Amino acid sequence: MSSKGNEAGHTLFISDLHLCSSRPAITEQFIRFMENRATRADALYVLGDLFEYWAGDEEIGDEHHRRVVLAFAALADAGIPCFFIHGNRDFLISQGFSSAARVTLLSDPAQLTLYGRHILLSHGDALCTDDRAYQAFRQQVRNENWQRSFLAQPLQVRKAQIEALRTRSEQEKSYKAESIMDVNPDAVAGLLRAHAYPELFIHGHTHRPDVHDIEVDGHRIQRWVLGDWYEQGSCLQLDATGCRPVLLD
Ligand code: LP5
Ligand code: MN
Repeated sequence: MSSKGNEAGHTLFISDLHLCSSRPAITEQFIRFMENRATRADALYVLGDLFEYWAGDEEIGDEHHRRVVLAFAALADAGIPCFFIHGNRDFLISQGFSSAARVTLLSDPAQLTLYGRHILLSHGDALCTDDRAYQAFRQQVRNENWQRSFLAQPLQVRKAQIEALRTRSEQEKSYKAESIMDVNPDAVAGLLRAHAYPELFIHGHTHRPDVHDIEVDGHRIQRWVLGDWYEQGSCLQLDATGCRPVLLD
């Protein structure tokens, strides 16, 4: 049992909310989630793409983003620890955000043990290895020097560049085969092997919510894929009995 009434202890996982001021209904759903369901959890893990994009921690000054930051800080005030793994949209989230929101930034992938289970968490984009154009782009923008010079530009310039990139990304995605925008099974197996075969692997990014029972070198592993929040908010709830996907009201 958790310390929160007689509800069994559980942990929540979310990803791919893509919060932005132009989709206010999703932000409202997120705020309700943070003020209600999340306050009854033992912890909350955000597995990337919380924001539509993040151009640098000065974004905290934006009215919409500030509400999101305050929702995290309020959850911390309520005693619920919150952890964050970067997505491909918000990998520029840094210490400015984490200290204001009082979330702990984790590396990707992140290993942990919850309710006696060995778990691996990731955003998931690094596993889409068949998407060569994306992986080349990813390698470039995850470089520390590249990020330093990008962040040295004024915020408005960065945002304009990201908008241009978004347009290009959407165009390219419309030509790419669906299969190359999913995780590559060998990349998944390699990751699980390198992390001593966790019982559960949870990730987002592909927007293909599902559970896959896989076997790697004789080890049975559940791969849980989180859903996005474009049409409907959702989360994954883990307790001592296992994982359960939850659609939000
Ligand atoms: O995000 P999603 O799921 O729609 O698509 C991703 C891949 N696209 C991206 C791009 C982001 O959506 C854009 C927002 C990122 C903000 C980051 C801020 C800092 C970077 C600023 C750089 C100016 O991640 C998409 C994948 C898809 O997932 C499925 O896995 O296919 O990848 C692409 O479409 C990328 C293209 O294939 C390659 C683009 C090359 C662009 C090169 C010019 C960039 C110039 C500046 C960078 C050096
Ligand atoms: Mn993503």
